[in-house]
Amino acid sequence: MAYQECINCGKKYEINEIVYFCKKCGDLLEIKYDYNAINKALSKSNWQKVPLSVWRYRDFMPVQDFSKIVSLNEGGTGFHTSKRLGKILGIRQLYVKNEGENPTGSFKDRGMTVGVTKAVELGVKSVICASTGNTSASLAAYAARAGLECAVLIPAGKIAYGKLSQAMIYGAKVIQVRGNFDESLEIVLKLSEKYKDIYLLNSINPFRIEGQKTLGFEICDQLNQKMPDRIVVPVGNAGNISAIWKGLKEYHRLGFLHKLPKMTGIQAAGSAPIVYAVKNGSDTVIPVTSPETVATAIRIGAPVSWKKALRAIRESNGTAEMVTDEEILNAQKLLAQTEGLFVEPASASSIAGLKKLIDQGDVDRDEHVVCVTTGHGLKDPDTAIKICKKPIEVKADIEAIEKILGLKKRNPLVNSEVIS
Ligand code: AN7
Repeated sequence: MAYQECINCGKKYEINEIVYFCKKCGDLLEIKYDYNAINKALSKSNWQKVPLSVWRYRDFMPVQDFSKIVSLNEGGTGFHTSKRLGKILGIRQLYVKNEGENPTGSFKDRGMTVGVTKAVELGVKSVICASTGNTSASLAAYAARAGLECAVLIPAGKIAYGKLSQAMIYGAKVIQVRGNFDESLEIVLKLSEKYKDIYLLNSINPFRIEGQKTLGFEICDQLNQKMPDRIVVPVGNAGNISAIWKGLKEYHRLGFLHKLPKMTGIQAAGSAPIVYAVKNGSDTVIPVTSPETVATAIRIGAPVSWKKALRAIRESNGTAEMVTDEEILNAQKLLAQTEGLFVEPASASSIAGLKKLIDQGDVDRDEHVVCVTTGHGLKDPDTAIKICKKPIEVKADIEAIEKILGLKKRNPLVNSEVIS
């Protein structure tokens, strides 16, 4: 049987108790299992024949009633061998795990399918979150699917338009708060403490983390259990890097994985409290009071899962690095133009971070590396358009277009001569 446990003092809570922070010491909770029971369940099921998806791993989940699952077919995202990009960055083996291929276009869907399923199991009436954008888009979709009321708090004017449009069209009550993400999170924490039937689905909710840990399982399975040396992840509120590490440790413990990778977190230079803590060898994280970055998804100054993230990075012998907005946008363009993968700026921070770590000599050129890209590029078309050359506008005239394409100098018969 699964239960909840405080990561600091070890106090246990029953699996169906709605509790977000330890009542004894105030720290975060995580879901724990009887691993023998998981082993037993796995041996009786044909889970490895189920196509890659979050619910292929249902036996690793704290869900009691599978008939209540709220799903839009999340997970099973592309795992792209990236030879052209790898060559430019100067690394031997690079893969991109592209989470933008999820139903609402970000990795958040992995957590929301489990979190909203739990909300349905618990019988709550409404769900709420604070968000820099993707969490709100994802929660709004899953709430609609489950028929739950949904409210999302987002920073006014600082969220990419694609995400805003998603939250609105899925029918959530969208509240634009004049303030940053951290302030909104404080408010939803208080609301969910005060009103017990408003269920909080930010990543302090340990059930979200259980869904997101499947990202680690999938990377492992897509590499046929041959773990890479390193997984590079964009970090904002720090739930995802913690979740991937939890999944990998469980997979390792259950014998599906023999070597653990170095977890490497990347933050934007204007909001990098975890990077400072890692670099200073500090056991606490000092919040950044006015976080700023073009990568609005990770514009977070006080990451709630900082303790889990520091543990993931240190236990795995990984590292953390920060990248400037310019480095992020260059990486976004480079990934799109070498591999055909259009990701949003926050996602490109993993590529920018890897480039920096290779250039600094912190990552060996012989390493096998997986970069996680967390959200789809169409979430934020405005930024993409700003950083690209403007399209050329001409009249509808073939000669004008031949001129632009430089075809005037080309011999139109060359190809047909070769063919005949
Ligand atoms: C594309 O939507 O926090 O470190 O409220 O959208 O687990 O927080 C988004 C985070 C990385 C950081 N990449 O993940 C939100 C929100 C993208 C994101 C992150 C986010 P965490």
